[in-house]
Amino acid sequence: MKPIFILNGPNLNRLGTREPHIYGTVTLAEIELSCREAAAGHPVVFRQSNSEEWLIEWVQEAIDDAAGIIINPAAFSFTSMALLDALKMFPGPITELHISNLYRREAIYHRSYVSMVATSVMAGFGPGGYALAVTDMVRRVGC
Ligand code: DHK
Repeated sequence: MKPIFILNGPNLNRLGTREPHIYGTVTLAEIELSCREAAAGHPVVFRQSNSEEWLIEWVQEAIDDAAGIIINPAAFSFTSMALLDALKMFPGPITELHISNLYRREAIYHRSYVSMVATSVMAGFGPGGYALAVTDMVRRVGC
């Protein structure tokens, strides 16, 4: 059974104290726990990097090793064609996830390259959106 890759982009390691009025006070470690609980036994790979290179490496790893990808690309959503190109190579379902509702924020957050390739896009569910995304992905890829 191939795992679900849950990949997190820059500055998400600071969740908990980062702009709590936007992202809440839940830490990334707590989010990881919620993902593993929601996976209900389906294997999960959960990673975060502030490096575009590492996110691309992990997407390329997922091509052969993952059943599905849940990705919060954070700021790279709006800047990285390289990440888009890597995601285009992934054969399985891709869920793009954002904690905040991008469309209630500044216009710079309104156009995501990743949305051009994502199977599904979630935004505005808060940190709890991760568990929702995992439950959906487990349904998509099978138990
Ligand atoms: C997280 C970030 O770090 C921002 O750059 C995005 C996204 C929003 C989120 O809501 O999870 O614009």
